[in-house]
Amino acid sequence: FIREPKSLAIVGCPFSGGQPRPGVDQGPIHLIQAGLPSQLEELGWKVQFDGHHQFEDIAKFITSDPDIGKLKNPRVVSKVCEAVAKSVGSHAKQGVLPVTLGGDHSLAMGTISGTLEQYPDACVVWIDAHADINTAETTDTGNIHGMPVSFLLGLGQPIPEFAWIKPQLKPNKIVYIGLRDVDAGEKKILRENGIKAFSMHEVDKHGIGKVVELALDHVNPKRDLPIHLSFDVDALDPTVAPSTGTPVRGGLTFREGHYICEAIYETGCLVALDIMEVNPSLAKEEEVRQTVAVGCSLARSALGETLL
Ligand code: B3U
Ligand code: MN
Ligand code: MN
Repeated sequence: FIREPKSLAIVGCPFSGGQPRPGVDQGPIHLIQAGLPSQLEELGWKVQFDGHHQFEDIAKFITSDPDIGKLKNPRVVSKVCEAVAKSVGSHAKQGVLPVTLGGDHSLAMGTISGTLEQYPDACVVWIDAHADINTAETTDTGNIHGMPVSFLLGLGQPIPEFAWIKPQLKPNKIVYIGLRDVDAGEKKILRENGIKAFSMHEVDKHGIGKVVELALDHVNPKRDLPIHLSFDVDALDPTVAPSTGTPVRGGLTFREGHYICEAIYETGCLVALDIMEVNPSLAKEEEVRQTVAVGCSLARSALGETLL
C-alpha cells in the first residue's frame, strides 16, 4: 500500500477533551518541535505538514457541553473527531499516509473512521496499556479516551451526538498488544465479542516477536490487508515513556515497542499511524524530552527506519 514516491501527511491534533489532564494537547507541538517532519524526510518520505488542527474553532461553537450520561465533553470530542476523520480520510484518499499526533486517544474515533472510509477492509493494531473499549454504560471515569474502540465497533446504546461514526469496525479486525490495566466491564466486552488481545502476560510468555506474528495472523493472515497502527505511548513502560496521562508499570520495553513498529512497517501494509497520549506537562524536563523522543522514534520505526 506504500506507493512510491512515499508520501505522508502529519495531522497534528492538540486536543485533550477525552480525558481530564491538561497538557496532552501540547504533545503534537512538542513532537513537531523535536524535528519529526525532517526525521521522516530523511527516511525518504515526502512530508506534508500545514500546521496543527485549530480545534478552538470547533470549541467556539459549542458554548456548553454538559455530560451525556457519564460522558464528559461529549459534543466537543465528537466534533473534533469528526473533523479528524475528514482530514485523515482525505489524505488517505489521495494516497498519502496520515500520521496523526495526539492528543488523547479519543482522537482514534476520528483517525480510524477516516481510514475505514478509504480502506473498508483495513485492520487495526492497537498498542496500549488500556483497552479503551468502555461503553457509555460501563465507563467508571466518563473519560472518552477510554471508549473509542466501543464507538468504532458500535457497542453500547447509540448516542445521537456521535451518530456520524459508522460502526464499520468488526471485532475480528482489531487486535491489541500491551494491555495490563483493563476494567472488569472491558474484560467482559473483550470476551463476549471474541476480541483478540495480547496482554503483557503474553508478551512475557512468548516474546514480542511471536506476539506480533500471532497478532498479525489474527487480523491479517495473508498480510494483504491495510493496517492502521494506533500507538498509545502508555503501552511502553513508564521508565521508557514517563510523561503520559495514565502510566501503568510493567509495560513494553523500548525495544519491544519499536519492534512492533518495525514489524508492521515490514509487512508493507501500513496505511495510517497514530502516536497518542504524549503529555509534556506531567514529568520533569528530562523525562518529557525522553517521552517526546520516544514518540518520534516509534514513528520513525513504523515508517521504515531500520537498525542496520
Ligand atoms: N479504563 C479507564 C482508564 C483508562 C483508559 N484509558 C486510559 N485510562 N488512558 C477509563 O477511564 O476508561
Ligand atoms: Mn489509549
Ligand atoms: Mn492507554
